[in-house]
Amino acid sequence: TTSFGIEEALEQLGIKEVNKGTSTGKNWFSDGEEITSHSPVDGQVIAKVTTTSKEDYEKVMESATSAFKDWRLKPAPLRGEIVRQFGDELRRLKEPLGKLVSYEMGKSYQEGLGEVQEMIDICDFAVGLSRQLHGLTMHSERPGHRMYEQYHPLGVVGIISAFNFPVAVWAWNTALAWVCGDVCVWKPSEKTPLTGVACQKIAAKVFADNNLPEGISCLINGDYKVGEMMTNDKRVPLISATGSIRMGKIVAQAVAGRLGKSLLELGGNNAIIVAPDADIKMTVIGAVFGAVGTAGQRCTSTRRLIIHESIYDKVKDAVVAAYNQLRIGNPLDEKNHVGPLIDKDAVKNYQTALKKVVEEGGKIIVEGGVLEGEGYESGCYVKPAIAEAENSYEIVQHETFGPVLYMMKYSGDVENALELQNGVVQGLSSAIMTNNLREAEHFLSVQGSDCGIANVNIGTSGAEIGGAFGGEKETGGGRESGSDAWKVYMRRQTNTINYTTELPLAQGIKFDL
Ligand code: UN1
Repeated sequence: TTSFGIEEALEQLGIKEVNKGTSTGKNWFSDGEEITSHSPVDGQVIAKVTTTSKEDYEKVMESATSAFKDWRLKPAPLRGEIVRQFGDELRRLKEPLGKLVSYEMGKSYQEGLGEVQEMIDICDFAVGLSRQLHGLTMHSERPGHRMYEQYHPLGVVGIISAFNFPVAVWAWNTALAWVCGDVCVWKPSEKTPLTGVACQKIAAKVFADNNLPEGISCLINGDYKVGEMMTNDKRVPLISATGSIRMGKIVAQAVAGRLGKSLLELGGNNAIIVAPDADIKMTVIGAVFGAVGTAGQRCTSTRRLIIHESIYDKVKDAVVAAYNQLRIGNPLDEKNHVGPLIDKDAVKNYQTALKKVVEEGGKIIVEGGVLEGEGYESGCYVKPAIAEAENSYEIVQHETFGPVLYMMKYSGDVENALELQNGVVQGLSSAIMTNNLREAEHFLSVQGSDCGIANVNIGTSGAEIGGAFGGEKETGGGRESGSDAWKVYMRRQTNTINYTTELPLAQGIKFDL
């Protein structure tokens, strides 16, 4: 891997000292036990990162709460200027950071770069937003009264992110939260701690250059126990958590128990409906990238293909042919399409899914398996697999975070396809491939897809940052990133001002003294 420039990337990111098993000892107030980050690319240790102890956490919270007192007073456009500078640093460091994402997480270098691009894009979005944190002005029912609403910063925002988008999801949250006047405490996945340290360094430099406290951005490291310190902490009014449905239910209950706010972005079980007059070429690209891109480890990954019986064999043959062309290997080598899974546990889950689907009556049409031999020493490389299955199978109902695609048939109208598509507990992303306007509009209508994202002639993954991102049902209901997702990071206040010498009561109530 050295030939792919990892050492140089760490050097450029200023985190070389955490490389090769030497702990920094102090990466932002974390002085607890060590966690070791192994690259799924080659199985090597990339870093040992210290976790956050209870005492460290207290220091972090002191630093965050005191930074908030200062930061909230800065005008929003000035906060936007800081985010602009942060975006510039990301532009400068796009290649090394993209490379580290690829190496630590295992996604292709192109996707690593794409992830950093999402960070840059959300910064640009947030800069514009910093001048548009609008509230409404309403007409008061009382004479000589003015009524309006304003948005104030919320406070400390806790961010819990997953390994699969180790940097972009943090940036979606943090760029918005910062322009909104909040400070952030981030717990990255314990599977990708080094990208977390790299991002913290980038943010810290921007804050230092502007004489601002580093506490505006805080990092805590470790597993769910570290996350729990935050979810149970009253000083954190909003927890934004991305990950499994299981994790989300635990976080939601802890936060609800103290009546805090949570923004949840949890599992998906995303389907593409392939209607009778779908463009087959577009369908194949969308479905194959959706199913095998990021080795099937996106929450928007395509899990199910729901194909009309009239074109079933044609689509199946085309997708299977495309699978036969896939090159699996080192994601830093740009000739490969599919990199490794994050770790051996993920490999086990993938194997279990393939076993279960057969047990339940499914038929494997593209054989899976774990790859061995030269280049596959980490034990995390698997073959993308396809099974013909029924939607009702337990394993099909469940999100397996890996390259396993289920194919199923529908007959008759698009309603039948929608019944299958919506017939899962998750509700993140969905797509239809069709050139039929009636079907497309039906899919988007109230009777159509029940997901937070519904696309026509686009696959399920690869959403742009400008839209609100998230989903319904057990996906958790939260919306991050674009549109008006910023509102969750602020507290809304309704203000009514009386500029007369009378005090009329609302609803015409008479109260004479
Ligand atoms: C995730 O997998 O948690 O839409 C985020 C996409 C990416 C983001 C995925 N823009 O696939």
